[in-house]
Amino acid sequence: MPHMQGKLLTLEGIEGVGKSTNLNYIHEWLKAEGKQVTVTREPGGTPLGEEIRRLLLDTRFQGMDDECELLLVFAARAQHLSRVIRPALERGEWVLCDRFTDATYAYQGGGRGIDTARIARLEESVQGTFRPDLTILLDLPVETGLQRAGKRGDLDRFEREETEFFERVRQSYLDLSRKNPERYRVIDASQSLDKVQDDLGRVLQSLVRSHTV
Ligand code: Z5A
Repeated sequence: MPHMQGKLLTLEGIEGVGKSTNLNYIHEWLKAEGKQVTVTREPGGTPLGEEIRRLLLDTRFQGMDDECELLLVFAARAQHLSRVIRPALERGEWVLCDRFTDATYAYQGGGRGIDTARIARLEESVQGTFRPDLTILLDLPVETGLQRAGKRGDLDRFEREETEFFERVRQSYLDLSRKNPERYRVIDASQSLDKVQDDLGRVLQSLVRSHTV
């Protein structure tokens, strides 16, 4: 459902697609358009949510139960929605969020194999009909993403997963983009950074000009 005042823009993709790099680009682009922007992330975005994020990424909990992982993600999201996202939208700001519920479908659904109907019930319970206005999926082959991400050093609990896990995550994202074409824009993130940002600029241009998203 489109938000009455501000807009929620989410950025998604597998490991190494360049979300952090491009989040800054999108933020600068929107500011140059005169938008007030709240930049945030999931899991996290609030003091409590950042603590939950720490637990989720901690390699000491390598054997975390899938259900526990799912509920922690939604617990952080409930806090994030009520304390940060909804208030910012109500103030008329744009919210730029690094990952949101699509990541749950992709990682907990596709990656871990949790039934998507179960994820949908939790989504309904925590969010009602609340959805992003626009979701940008940065897509690239898993091998390329892992190579880019691998240059970063210490690996967190998700980053230690096998290639097949990320293949399932990528496929889930692509499935989501096909099922929600009105909300999704897919960008080929295997291109040079300049080309990726040209594409992002075009998507943002149509978003700010459009009255429907
Ligand atoms: N998670 C979940 O399971 N369920 C949920 O519901 C949610 C999340 C919300 C943390 O997320 C984990 O939470 C995530 C899923 C789980 N785990 N994983 N994987 P995160 O978003 O914080 O973690 P991340 O995927 O590691 O994101 P990141 O730090 O933003 O990384 P990135 O997308 O790879 O971005 P980057 O650092 O900008 O780019 C990586 C490198 O590539 C970097 O050196 C860049 O300079 C380079 N780069 C970027 N673009 C290019 C181009 N075009 N060409 C060449 N090189 C490039």
